[in-house]
Amino acid sequence: MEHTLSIIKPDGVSRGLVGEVIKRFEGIGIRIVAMKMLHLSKEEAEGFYGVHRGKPFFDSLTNFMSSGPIVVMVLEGEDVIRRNRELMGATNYKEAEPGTIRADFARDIEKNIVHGSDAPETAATEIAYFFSKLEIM
Ligand code: 3AN
Repeated sequence: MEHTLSIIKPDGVSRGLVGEVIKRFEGIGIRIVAMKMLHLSKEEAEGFYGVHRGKPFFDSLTNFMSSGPIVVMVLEGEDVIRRNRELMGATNYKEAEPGTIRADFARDIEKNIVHGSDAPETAATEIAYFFSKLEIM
């Protein structure tokens, strides 16, 4: 059984899309095995997005990610990394498949509602950034 990290970003929380996103996960049999709401500091957002340090959008992205509460979840299921990314749609909402979360709700490449790990190694690192083993059901 595979695990991945999902984040409902500040725009998703402030726009009242938490239930909508969770409904899509549960609707295709993805299980939520850990969940919490957090408000990251700028430093915590920079730590999470460390791989993007130096990119032109790094400062703006980490400002945005620390601008309000987020919901972080560990998702469990077969092939869940790929299936979650399929539900999310492409990073750029303009390229996202119709019916995906980003195609339906995102209006900005940066404020794109959700984050999902992109590979087993990043999933493990990202899950450990937010959750201890004791918090994962
Ligand atoms: P994804 O979240 O689709 O895996 P990543 O990990 O490549 O995308 O990028 C992390 C986040 O950085 C994206 N969710 C988006 O908010 C932001 N981002 C990525 N590329 C750009 C870009 N070209 N311009 C502005 N923001 C970007």
